[in-house]
Amino acid sequence: MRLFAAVVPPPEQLDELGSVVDRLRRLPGADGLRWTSRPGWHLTLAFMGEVDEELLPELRTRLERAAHRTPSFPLRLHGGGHFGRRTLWAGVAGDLDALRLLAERSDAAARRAGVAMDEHRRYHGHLTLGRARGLGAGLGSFVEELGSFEGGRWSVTELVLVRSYLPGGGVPGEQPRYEVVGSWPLEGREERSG
Ligand code: 2AM
Repeated sequence: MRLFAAVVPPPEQLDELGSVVDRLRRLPGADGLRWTSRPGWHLTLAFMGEVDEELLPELRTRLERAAHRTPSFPLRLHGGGHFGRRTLWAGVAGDLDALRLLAERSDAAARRAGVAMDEHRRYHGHLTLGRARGLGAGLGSFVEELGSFEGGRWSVTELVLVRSYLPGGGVPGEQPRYEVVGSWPLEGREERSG
């Protein structure tokens, strides 16, 4: 099964982002992007790819332990950017050190559970909003519009394990379907500020 660990912003923050994305989707060139759909919006912590079902119990145990050791922390959606000419994303601000720590612990949990993880790259928290069709597109106007976006602050209190079902094909623009298969509260003792 295809799995990743993630943080899911609360509905209020997704509403705020939704209003911005509604504006983005009215900009010229918006049809050149395949927009992600709101029910799937998340911040990936660690992408695991195909995971043998046999590893799942150990993976759950390890992720639970990672969450248990990590304090909750403040985060907000803020601005945006792009990776190359293809991926448009909303950015995050707040306790980014804590977010990175949770991402590293999720990655380590998966490795220890026996999941073959990709090589370690520096973690960059982002929420993917769209991917360019074809050869890619100018994403500057969208990033500019996102620049003034300041979402409300929330406290990240949960680590989520998500299963991704890739689209079967045939339907243009079809999105992967995501299913939460586990979630664990962040239980490190001190609430971080920032
Ligand atoms: P992205 O949003 O930047 O594309 C589910 O696919 C999630 O895992 C997405 O948020 C995706 O990030 C992330 N991810 C990270 N590495 C990936 C990879 N090699 N293949 C697919 N998704 C990946």
